[in-house]
Amino acid sequence: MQDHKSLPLTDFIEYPSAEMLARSEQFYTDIKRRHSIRQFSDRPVAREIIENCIKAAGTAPNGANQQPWHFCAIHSRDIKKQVRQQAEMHEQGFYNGRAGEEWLDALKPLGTDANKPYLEHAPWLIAIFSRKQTELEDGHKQNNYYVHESVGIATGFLINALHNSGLVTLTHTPKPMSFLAKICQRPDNERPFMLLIAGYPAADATVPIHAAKKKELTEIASFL
Ligand code: IYR
Repeated sequence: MQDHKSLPLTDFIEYPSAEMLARSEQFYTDIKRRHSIRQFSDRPVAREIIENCIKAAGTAPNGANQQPWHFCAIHSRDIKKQVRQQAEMHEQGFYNGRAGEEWLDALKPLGTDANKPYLEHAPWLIAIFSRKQTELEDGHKQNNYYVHESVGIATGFLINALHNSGLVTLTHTPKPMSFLAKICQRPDNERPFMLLIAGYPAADATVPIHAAKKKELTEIASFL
């Protein structure tokens, strides 16, 4: 290994094997309860919870530790309204032709359409941006590496953190998403990656049967 400065690993915890097995089962049982929800309550959620979840997302592994992400947490009613208006406008184009028949057929079992009331009802929208380049203090533009992979992993951490806090989420990718960069006043080097809706589920929230069917281990994994 090349010469580089390091710290000793002091926060690793070793669990006895029986506890490891139990923890792996517990985690699976808990994460199985995560569902993408499309009916949100307007019940408020404290900003500090969202801050902690974003801090957790910021610990995700990423290319060369460049941390090529930005999380814009939107709580303002007015900004949420703007996001809803723009997203619904683009989604109308998507559902009325741009998607094409095959894509719309794939979405049918989820029951989605161009109406996105939760973009106004949910207490928090988190717009996630990726940074292809970072401008350094001397003005030099530094390339970032594995940007999509990095931001995808951080988004996974964020969803997990929100679920673990007791909230539900929806990953939303209005197409095109460029309006988010404008509304969130993000700089030119950033691209919208995803919009995450976070809050409490509505009392009558449902999970589409189609979404609840997960592939078996043998279908998703092979062991050599
Ligand atoms: N962005 C649209 C369509 C959509 C696409 C996929 I792939 C989904 O899994 C769900 C929805 C929308 O949010 O309605």
